[in-house]
Amino acid sequence: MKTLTELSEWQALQSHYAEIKGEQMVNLFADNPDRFNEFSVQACGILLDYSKNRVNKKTLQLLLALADEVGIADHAAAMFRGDRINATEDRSVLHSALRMPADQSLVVDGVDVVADVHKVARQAAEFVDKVRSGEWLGYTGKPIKTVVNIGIGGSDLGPLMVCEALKPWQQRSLEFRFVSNVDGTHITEALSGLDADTTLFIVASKTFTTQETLANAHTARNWFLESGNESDIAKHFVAVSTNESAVADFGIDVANMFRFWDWVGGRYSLWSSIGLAIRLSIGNDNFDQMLAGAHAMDQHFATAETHRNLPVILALLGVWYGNFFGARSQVVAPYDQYLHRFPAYLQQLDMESNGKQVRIDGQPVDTATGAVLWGEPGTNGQHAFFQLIHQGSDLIPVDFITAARSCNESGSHHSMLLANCIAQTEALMTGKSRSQVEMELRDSGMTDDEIGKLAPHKVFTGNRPTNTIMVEQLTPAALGSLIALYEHKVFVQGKIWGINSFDQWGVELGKQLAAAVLSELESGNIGEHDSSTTGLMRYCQQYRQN
Ligand code: G6Q
Repeated sequence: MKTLTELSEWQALQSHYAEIKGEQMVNLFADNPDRFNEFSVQACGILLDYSKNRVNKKTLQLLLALADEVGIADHAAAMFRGDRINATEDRSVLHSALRMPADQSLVVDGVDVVADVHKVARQAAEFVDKVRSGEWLGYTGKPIKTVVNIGIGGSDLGPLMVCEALKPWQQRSLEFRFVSNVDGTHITEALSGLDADTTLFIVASKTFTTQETLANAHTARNWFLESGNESDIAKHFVAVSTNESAVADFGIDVANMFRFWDWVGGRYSLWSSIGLAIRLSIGNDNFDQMLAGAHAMDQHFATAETHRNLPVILALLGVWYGNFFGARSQVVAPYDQYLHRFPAYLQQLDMESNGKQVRIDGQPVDTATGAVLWGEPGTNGQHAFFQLIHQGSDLIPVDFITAARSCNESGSHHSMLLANCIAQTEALMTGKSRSQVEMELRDSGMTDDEIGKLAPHKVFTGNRPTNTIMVEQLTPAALGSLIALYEHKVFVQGKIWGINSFDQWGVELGKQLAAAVLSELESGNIGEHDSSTTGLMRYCQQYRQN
């Protein structure tokens, strides 16, 4: 089997890169007045404008040929039908089944997974209706006021991001708090000011063995028992897990446990019972709208021709910059305050999935794989790190994400937000030439000497690539489509690089390592380590004993 760099499609891209790397986007626009139409796609309520990229028609043809050669369509079909494409864990990858409508079916290993998904969804929906309507009562007979989600990683980032993103749809009589960090500060602050008799804890853990989550859950339980009794726990603690016996051992009534399946990866799980906090926040109908938006994107990804396929295009552009231009990082800038946790969520989705250096066949990769993903909401980022994107020495592609209409239209705020977003993409593309800078400085009255000193610093090389992803409004359906777009983008890139995007051995390692250090820290018997590890433990010991 040929490696990626041995493929003729890859080599054709390398030769093409040599031809196009000096090409200026401003010239591509000048030469083709129809460039926006030719290099933008709309599907599932999302506009992807990728015209401000260092690509021409040939680039796209070559990238699409690569996607064909590595078999993206076949691999996607295998995922959607439940083949065990997560080979290192011998699991199917079926988050798409979580958003399939109830009238469809998908039989995997003799089980109709869609029927099972909807069975659990109905259980969750009934519970959610009871809590939201005030029918579900705490141990003193009062309705729930605060929901505390205890989980980490995939059992935290997705639900938290969506609850924030869909705040306009939140039932405001309920307050939501999220605890993830094992740092006791997190749970202490989260519990601060709460009344046990109106608080509901969701212990969200696929395995129900994660140290951080169990520590926080035990602390929450102890805090609760300062007010309530053991027999009241069932009214205030529910669990989301695949591990029924561990849930029972913790003391949560398994009648209050919402199942899911090993074929749902943590970072792909917000659509499952792990999204219970989301359901409680926005209600079942809105949750269903979010699922419908994601399902529409699944359909689009599975059926649209590659040249009009949003996840495929987004993924190929990432490969183009990461592997040919040597861009090792990628910024995501949501120009929507409700999406302020979206970059953090995407960091896990992208970097945990594609941060791999071994191919699925066990051989080392022969190209770079997942880039560093980072970002902050606009316009805040402009007043911070955008300097590096405009004038830094690295090429950093940016995804700008925004909505044409705000959920909070007030005065000119949204026009200003959109103007900043669009102007950034324009400025990154066009830059500012030395002659332009000199003219401006001359007009401001500077001498030639002053201009000579300042001008180099005010030059912007431009030609910095961006995608702009716009929706009409950030509704539950639009968000569902947007998240699924990025999920499938990650999938396509993983397939191109030949890696398994669905395992996370690096995360598992972290889970094991802390256990050994913890027992030594707690017992005071520090074992054999390198001098740094021992020195750090001794330092902690010194101050913890005093
Ligand atoms: C996600 C990862 C990881 C996981 C957490 C929490 O894809 O596997 O982030 O979600 O480690 O695991 P539990 O849900 O099992 O507690």
